[in-house]
Parts: sequence; structure tokens; C-alpha cells
Amino acid sequence: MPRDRERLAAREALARARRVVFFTGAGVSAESGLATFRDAGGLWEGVRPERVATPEAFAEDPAFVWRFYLARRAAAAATSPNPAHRAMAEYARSDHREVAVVTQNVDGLHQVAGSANVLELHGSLWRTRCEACGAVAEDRATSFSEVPPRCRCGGMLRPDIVWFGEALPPTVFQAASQAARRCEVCVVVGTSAVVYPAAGIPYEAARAGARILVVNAEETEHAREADWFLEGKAGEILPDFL
Ligand code: BV8
Ligand code: ZN
Repeated sequence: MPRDRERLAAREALARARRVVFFTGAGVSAESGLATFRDAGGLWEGVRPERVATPEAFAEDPAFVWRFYLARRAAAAATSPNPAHRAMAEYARSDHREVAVVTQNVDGLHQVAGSANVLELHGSLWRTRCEACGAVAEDRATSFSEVPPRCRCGGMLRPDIVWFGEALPPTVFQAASQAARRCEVCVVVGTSAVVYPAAGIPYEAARAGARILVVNAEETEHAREADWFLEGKAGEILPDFL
């Protein structure tokens, strides 16, 4: 389909849709100045994921892992949502739509932008979890007097983030699957679509009959399977589009 007609068809589908899922990844926060994972200059270029994003890495060197996440907290705290986050939040507020933002991001910027129904598949930078008693707490510190920080029970606190080899939070994942199966359009934004089971969510939507629109800076597996693919920056495409 020629590019203009493709844009028009996707735009019409989104204008008509009553139930929409935005499935997002690190590319959405790139224009807020946060590094993605797998692009040139991305986080995984500076450090191998096995050294900071696995339970084994944390068991071996919790202070090293915490320093990685404290640096990410500091970067996220110093930034704000960009036009892509804001366009998605604004779209949900108009016309009484049922919108879910299913995100792999842990930076909390969708919520700051005003999105109400945000399902965080990989946890949050802004929570800790106790290794001993399991207590989860909101925590926005960007430094601790003692690293790793300790729970009141004496146990070690870890970031409440889903690391490689760990299960996704079941209730969040079920809610995301359900939203995917119900939606008419699934908009996939700023993700390389290589981390599972999260990357399966748009396929679940497609199997249940949704149209898929991909907005991404490069072609991905999702883009190849999608009904529509708009190549470029989310912060430039989405505000115009939604
Ligand atoms: C599980 C920590 C089971 C959080 C993250 C084969 C071998 C080994 C393992 C596996 C395998 N197959 C499957 C697995 C399992 C593994 C997996 O998927 N591995 C892949 C990588 C091979 N998955 C897991 O381990 C998951 N758990 O399977 O559990 C289980 C079940 C029961 C009981 C016990 C266990 C857990 C996965 C959790 C991973 N956690 N990191 C953190 O620190 O943030 S993954 C990491 O990748 C991030 O969380 C991130 O959310 C996720 C996805 O990355 P993206 O967001 O897509 O970012 P990326 O940089 O890749 O891409 C950015 C895109 O944006 C690019 O395409 C770029 O072009 C585009 N872009 C850039 N700028 C813009 C833009 N687009 C638009 N506009 C722009 N401006
Ligand atoms: Zn505890």
C-alpha cells in the first residue's frame, strides 16, 4: 500500500476504534533522553545483561546491580514525558475509549504523562522488594547510605524489576493478555520485540482479530507481521497521528 494510503487507513482505524492497546518499549522514552537497550549506544552496549539483569547477578554482586539501577533512576528522575507519551495519554482521554498501555518500560513516564491504565510487564524502577519477606515498597531514592539497602526485617532489598529468567507478575500479565484479546487495534511503539513473553502480546491481539499498527525507528519482527508500519520517531509520528 502506498505510504499515504497506509497512514490514512491506520488513522481511520484508530479514530473508529473503541478498545485500543498501546504496547510500548524503550524507544518510546528515547526522545526523553533515556537510553534504549539494544540500539547503538544502548544500555546493553555498556554492560552485558547477564551482569545486571538476572537473579544470579544480584546474588553475586548486589551492590554492582544496585549501582546500575540507581544510575537508571537518576536518569529517569531527571527527565519528563515526551510528545509520544503525551499523545497516548491524550488519545485515551478523548471519546471515552477503553485504552490500556501495556509497557515493558520501568521508568514510569506513561503515568507521569497522565495515562491511567498502565500495565508494567517488567516491574518498576520506583519500587523495591525484600528478598527475605517479600515486602514491596515505593521508593524514589537515587542514592542510599548503604548499598544494597535493607528492609526493616533486615533482609536485602532488590529492585522490583523482572530480570531474565524470572516470571512476569501473573496478574499484570493476565490483564495485558485480556486487554490484547479484547482490543480492536494494537499499536506497538518503540520496541525491538525480542523479549518474551512480553513480545507475544501483539500476536495475541492479532490472533483475536485486532489490527496491528507498528510505529518504530527500524523494521522489527512485529513490523513485518503488522497491518501497518510507520517507520520513524514515535514523538514525531504519534502526536500527528492520534
Ligand atoms: C521468562 C530488565 C520464564 C528490566 C528486561 C532464548 C535464550 C535465552 C532466553 C530466552 C530465549 N527465548 C526466550 C527467553 C527468555 C527471555 C527472553 O526473552 N530472552 C530473549 C532476549 C532471547 N525472557 C525472560 O527471561 C523473561 N522471563 O521467560 O520467565 C519463567 C516462567 C515461570 C517461572 C520462572 C521463569 C523475562 C524477561 C524480562 C526481561 N527484563 N530487563 C530493566 O532493567 O529494564 S528486558 C529489557 O528488554 C527491558 O526490560 C525492555 O523492556 C525489554 C525490551 O526491550 P525494548 O523495550 O524493546 O528495547 P530495545 O532497546 O530492544 O528496542 C528499542 C526499539 O525502539 C528499537 O527497535 C529502536 O529502533 C526503537 N526506537 C528507538 N528510538 C525510537 C524508536 N522507535 C520509535 N521512536 C524512537 N524515538
Ligand atoms: Zn523484609
